[in-house]
Amino acid sequence: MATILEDTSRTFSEYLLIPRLTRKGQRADLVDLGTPLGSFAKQKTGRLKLNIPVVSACMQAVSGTQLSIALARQGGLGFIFCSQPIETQVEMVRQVKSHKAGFVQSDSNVQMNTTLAEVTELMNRTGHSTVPVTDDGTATGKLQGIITDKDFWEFEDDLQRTVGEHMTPYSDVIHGNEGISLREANELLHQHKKDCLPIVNNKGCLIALVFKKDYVDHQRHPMELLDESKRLCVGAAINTHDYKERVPALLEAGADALCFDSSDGFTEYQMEGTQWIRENFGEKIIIGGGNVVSAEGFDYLVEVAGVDFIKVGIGGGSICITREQKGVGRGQASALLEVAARRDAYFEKTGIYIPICSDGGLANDTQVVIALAMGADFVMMGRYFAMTNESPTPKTTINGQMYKPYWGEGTLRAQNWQRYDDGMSTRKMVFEEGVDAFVPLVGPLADVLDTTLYKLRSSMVNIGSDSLLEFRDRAVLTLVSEQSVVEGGTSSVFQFTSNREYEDKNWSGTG
Ligand code: MZP
Repeated sequence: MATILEDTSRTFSEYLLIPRLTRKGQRADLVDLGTPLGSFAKQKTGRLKLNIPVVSACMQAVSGTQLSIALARQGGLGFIFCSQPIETQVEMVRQVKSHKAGFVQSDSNVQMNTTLAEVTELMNRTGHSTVPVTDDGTATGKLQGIITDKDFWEFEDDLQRTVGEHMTPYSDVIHGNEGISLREANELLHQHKKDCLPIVNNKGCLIALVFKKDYVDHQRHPMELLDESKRLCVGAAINTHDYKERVPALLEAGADALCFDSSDGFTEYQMEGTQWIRENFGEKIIIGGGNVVSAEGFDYLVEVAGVDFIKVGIGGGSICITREQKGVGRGQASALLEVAARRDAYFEKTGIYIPICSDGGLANDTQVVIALAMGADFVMMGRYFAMTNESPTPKTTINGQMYKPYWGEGTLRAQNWQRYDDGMSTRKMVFEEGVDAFVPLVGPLADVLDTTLYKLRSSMVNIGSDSLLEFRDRAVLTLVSEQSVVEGGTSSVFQFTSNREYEDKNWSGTG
């Protein structure tokens, strides 16, 4: 006979935090939002630590290049979706990695005999205004000079002339030598008032470029999530079907973490996939598993499969209809509480910490706060990011309001059949588990995230905590009745829908 769990499936909106003592000097801006992404052993720090506890969903309408760049610059991580050909996903990863910061490999290079017309076309296409000139036209060829858009006038000079006639020759190029630190490279840029510094090895071959704009940019984004080479970090989703081809290509492109994209990850497919990656690429690779909603699922993916972090959540996503379609899932709060308790017990037993991610169904900032208080190390969101300027979908006007399309990976539109593996591999979807919808446009990612994180910091101060770990250790939550939810809203006051309406009515507020 089936087992019936005694607890009811609970959701985040059914809980409230009880304030704890706030100590003098605790301030929202001093709170540390750093959190581990990969598993780690006691006494050792996480392999990759997020600067804020937020990652973006592995979805077509969410995690493209621009969004992943914008999120990494705020300290979080984008997981580029895998419901696309390997080549295009790899290209997206590459674009994030080469976006900026520190030593970057030059991806626009020419030779001395390249014409000005050709270099103009290259500059227009890539948006790069500084182009190295190498003997073989590659990023690692012998450096012969630098050509910038200031070295010739597109509408005045004869564009059939060659780069060699207009470039700054190598003898005059201010450059750094292999082994130079980023700080020293920036000092050279500063001292010589240059925008770009090529770095060469002892054979005179180009190895990297350092840009002034990256330095300036980093000062403006102190929380940026960067790898050891000061490149932005990016995650990549994978599936249990083509990982033998997809994973090597993604790692080669520089993906910092992988994550299985599956509605139900409690499967032998995920175990086999994880073990294959471990056998071929070792323990260093950060692999996320899931999704699961039970301690049993956690045990399997951690102990048998060997993943690094676990995504929790089935059926709670804003565009998800899995629970209605298949009767499978669990209230997100109940699932998270059970898995968090198992993570803590596992840490106690083995000394190995496995971060967990609350994935899907976070309908507002409060629920992000509650998820982290309940023990999530970080949250994954789709709808939240789909609403921002940086999501990969076009802005659309409906009845005078700006929207963006947002669809589930379980829709016919996404065609992500690999996510819903039922072992049949028929390569077609018999029914949908997601919907195709629109969400209101809310503006730049940095602005909305700033508000969300400020609320989180503020709640953490209410609980008297300086870090996320302390937050969940000190958190005391209470279940709320329907009536107390009503009580928590405004009551017995009349609100205008906008200031405009208020002014139009010419009520000064004093009468
Ligand atoms: P949300 O932040 O929009 O509420 O939920 C995003 C999450 O929903 C994703 O990270 C993923 O786990 C899940 N998802 C994506 N597509 C579907 C679907 O089509 C889905 N059913 O459930």
